[in-house]
Amino acid sequence: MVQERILPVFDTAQTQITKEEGLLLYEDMVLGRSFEDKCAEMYYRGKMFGFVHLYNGQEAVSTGVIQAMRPGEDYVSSTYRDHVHALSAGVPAKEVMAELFGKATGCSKGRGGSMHMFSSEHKLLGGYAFVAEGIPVATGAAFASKYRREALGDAGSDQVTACFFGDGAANNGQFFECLNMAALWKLPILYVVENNKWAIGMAHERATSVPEIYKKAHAFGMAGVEVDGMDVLAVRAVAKEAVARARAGEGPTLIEALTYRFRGHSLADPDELRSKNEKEFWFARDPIKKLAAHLTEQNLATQEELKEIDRKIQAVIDDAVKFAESSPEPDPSELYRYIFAED
Ligand SMILES: Cc1ncc(C[n+]2csc(CCOP(=O)(O)OP(=O)(O)O)c2C)c(N)n1
Ligand SMILES: [Mg+2]
Repeated sequence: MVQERILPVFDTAQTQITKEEGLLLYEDMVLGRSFEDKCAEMYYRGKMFGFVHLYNGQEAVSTGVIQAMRPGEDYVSSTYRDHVHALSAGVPAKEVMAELFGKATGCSKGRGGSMHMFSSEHKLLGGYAFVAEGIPVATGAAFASKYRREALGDAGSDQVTACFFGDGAANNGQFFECLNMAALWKLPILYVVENNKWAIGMAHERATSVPEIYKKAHAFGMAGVEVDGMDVLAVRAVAKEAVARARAGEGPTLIEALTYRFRGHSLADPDELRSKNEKEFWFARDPIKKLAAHLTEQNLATQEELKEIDRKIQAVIDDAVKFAESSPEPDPSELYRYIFAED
């Protein structure tokens, strides 16, 4: 018998979504899932190199948080599991795929690869491969928004930052240092812990003294909430509250989303450590199927409309692969370009 942490119950009746909003959430999650299924295929066909970490299963967190923000205006920082955050933030699928292929048309000009998606245009502060490395960067971005508004008098500088990281990262010192500063200075930031129960092969309960990460917010006088990370409507509801708090100048929130990755740690991991029972418990909670069921039950969408979205996304992904395959490699003469800002 698996002992799973009891997931917080969210009553969908509490949230009102329009058909348009529901379909947007569905489309964003399907984009993330299908894009990464294609990544796995391309990786095993030798089209991409190095480590590739997929986000399958965790889509409700990226979609629920980023769609509750102003994508393209608000800041997002990620980890090495960054493809789906980039897509939710609005980076075109073809630029993410080209980056994975190491091509010059990729969002990081082919210099980053899987773990280093970046887009200044989409306010994506980057994927970071060192565990917890994005936390101080995101905290700095939140500080900069507040500083521009309050010290430099730029009233329009009301951006909020979402900082995504894992349960393993929440044991790192930077997490505590940054939470302290963010609470002290009331920074406009959401610290979003994606608690998928594992840090490579280390079970969360074996690595931390208080497994309920959201409770650590209270030590800093910060709002801390837990949420079912397999329910996009629940994630979106807590994210909306946190965004409103941040934008109103009332400070940060620590959101702990209970979630699960449907694949191994990376595509090089045979995934032999996690028990069959545990996997089955979580596979049965697929966030995409859950939202699809809600939309059809509430007569917000028909099966046919959802299938139409699936087909549309498949075409986007096929185009992304064609674009990546036909794009040029970075020119060796430009090896040293983009190391420093040019203008
Ligand atoms: C500073 C640092 N230490 C160790 C590693 C090796 N490492 C890579 S991923 C990982 C596990 C992180 O787990 P978690 O934060 O829960 O994220 P998840 O992979 O579950 O999304 C570790 C220890 C690293 N990349 N950086
Ligand atoms: Mg983890």
